[in-house]
Amino acid sequence: MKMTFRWYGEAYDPIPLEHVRQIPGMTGIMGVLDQYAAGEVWSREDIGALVDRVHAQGLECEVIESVNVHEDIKLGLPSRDAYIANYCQTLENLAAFGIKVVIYNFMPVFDWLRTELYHRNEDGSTCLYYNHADVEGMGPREIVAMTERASGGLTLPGWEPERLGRLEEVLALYKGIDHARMREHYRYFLQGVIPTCERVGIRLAVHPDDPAWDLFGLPRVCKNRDDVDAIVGLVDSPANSLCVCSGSLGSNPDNDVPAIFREFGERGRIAAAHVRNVKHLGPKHFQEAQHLSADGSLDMAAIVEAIYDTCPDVYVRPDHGRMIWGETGRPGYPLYDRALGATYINGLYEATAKLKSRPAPTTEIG
Ligand SMILES: [Mn+2]
Repeated sequence: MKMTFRWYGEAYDPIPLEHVRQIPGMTGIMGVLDQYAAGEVWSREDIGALVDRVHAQGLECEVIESVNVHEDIKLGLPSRDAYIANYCQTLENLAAFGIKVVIYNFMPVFDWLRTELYHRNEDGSTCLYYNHADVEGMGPREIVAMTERASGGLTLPGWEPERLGRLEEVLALYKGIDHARMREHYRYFLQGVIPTCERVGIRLAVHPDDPAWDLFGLPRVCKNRDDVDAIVGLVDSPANSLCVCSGSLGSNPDNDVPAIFREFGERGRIAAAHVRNVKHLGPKHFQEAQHLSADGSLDMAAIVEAIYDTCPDVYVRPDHGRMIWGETGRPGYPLYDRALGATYINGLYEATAKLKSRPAPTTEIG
């Protein structure tokens, strides 16, 4: 297991890389070039600058997150071929600098969605929070406005200003696109990019939809075990893999998260993982919790054990954290609480490894 940390780059992340490297057990980052809109080619110059910057701090830069898929690809529009060609060019450029895994998602219109970005806990910390009743009361335009206001000017991952600017138009284009059709568009995308991945040695890793259910009548196709099974079957290649996010899949209590890790780890299809906890408060109602099992609804030890047993070489990172100790910054991406999460996950992993490598007790007779 390689412990990493999501980092947005100097101009976009309030956390200095110098602090990231001081987190115990941290080996590298999951990086992003936030200046690029979906569909644009990432230049070698910009990629090289990021990788050099990370290496200069003694950290690895082998995973890139959020090479976003242009909406026209998800919609299956004729313009998709040009965007797929751009995507392949970005993959080639990334591979030239040693990138091994590229995480993306295939969510229609919206990336992850919350109804509160600063939900106050009893201990004074704040966390991300979701209540479906509020979503139904608000509608997509209000949710976007609320999120933009609450995020304090920092763009949320995947919330593309260009796409959200023409929200009604994009939502209308999805009318008539059901889950089966969306999956066909997904297959077309994978058939276009996986040969490039195989040639340049990159594994694509899809991040599940968050929360793990349909929203606003849009067809979301990565919500549970059966969706994931269908995706890995669209193109049968290790380059078509998963970034299993425990908190995203775990937002739906019907998902057995440790079992999903175990099954797709055994099948060799997990390239990366986001490991965090979530606390169920009711139907389609949850808040993000501290990483510890005792603080939420997921069995974090069982998740780490599944990783140890089935995909021990995977890149892992803590995911969304709370704001604690007066920290301010990107909601979900603080330094302190994610550092605590990383340390906890590393502790679970060390304990699992040591317990499992102990010789079995022998029974002495006599
Ligand atoms: Mn995640």
